Amino acid sequence: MTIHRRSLLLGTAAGLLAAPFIRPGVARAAEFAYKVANNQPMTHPSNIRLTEAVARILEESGGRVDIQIFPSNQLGADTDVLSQLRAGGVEFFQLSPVILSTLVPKASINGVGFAFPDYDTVWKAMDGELGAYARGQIEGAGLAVMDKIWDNGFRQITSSRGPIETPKDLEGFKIRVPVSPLWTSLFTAFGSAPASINFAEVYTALQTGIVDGQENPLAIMKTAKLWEVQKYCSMTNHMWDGFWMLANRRAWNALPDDLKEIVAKHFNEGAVNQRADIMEMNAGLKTELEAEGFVFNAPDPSLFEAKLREAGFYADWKKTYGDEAWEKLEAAVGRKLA
Ligand code: X2X
Repeated sequence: MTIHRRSLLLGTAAGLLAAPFIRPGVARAAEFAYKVANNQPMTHPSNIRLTEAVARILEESGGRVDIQIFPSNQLGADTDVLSQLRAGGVEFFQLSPVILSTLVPKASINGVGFAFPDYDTVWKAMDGELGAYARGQIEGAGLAVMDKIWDNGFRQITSSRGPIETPKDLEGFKIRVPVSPLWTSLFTAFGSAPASINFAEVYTALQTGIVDGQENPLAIMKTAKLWEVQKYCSMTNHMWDGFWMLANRRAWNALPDDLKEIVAKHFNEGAVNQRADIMEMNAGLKTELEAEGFVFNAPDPSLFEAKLREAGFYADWKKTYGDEAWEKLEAAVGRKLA
């Protein structure tokens, strides 16, 4: 129970605690009453599609599988929920592969700076060999994972201080990064001062000035209302990030094959639809965020990549991931990175 108490306090402190999302009229007496957690509010496309998916799973399983959504870190910060997932306290969890690397080191390979040029390349890679490689690593660490990764997006840097135009602007910059060695290393290579902070505390960290900036895809700037605490948005596209739908392996294996199939089908369909939603949302987001007060700029990414190369970022991570993973990444993006 201590975990729940702590999470509750954390949620309150972050001002993010909302009423748990409970579907009306559903008696919670299903044969498999499972939980799915994530770090996004119900307005994010992830939870819109997840709501649809769990309703379809309930229906198609004839009421046998009832999965309740816990959005907005209601069960705790990402790194805590990852522990709960392993222990079986939560059965499903949507998590960034880059944060997952705190448990599965090579799972973060998609997050290498400036590796992916566009979404076509991302989906070919993540639905192809690179994604299969990552899922193999995840399964090897004792978790189950659905085939289709959900989109988070291409990450952009926001600041309260001024636009990021060249790598020089990142020197000494106090930036929040998610908890992961890859993120810390990326911004250390730019000479920034990265602070590892779970998403549950990002808004408060920006509001109180613990950090001057953060980086996230536009969809999250929107659903987390970051214009309230940030001014500048620099379109660096420095990393593509997603969310794997992870499962506790015992809970997953407890499902008979026909139910596994139903759950996997709807979660994977949810991912594919959510990707399309974010794509559509992206088209209008810059204008919408400008209207909220964000000031945009589009720096030349090649300057940033050159700075990372000079700092040894690519050479170091090639060594850390090893040749097999690195070659799969290079094959996926169609060029040498180190
Ligand atoms: O923590 C973040 O910044 C977020 C929401 O993008 C992730 O889940 C990695």
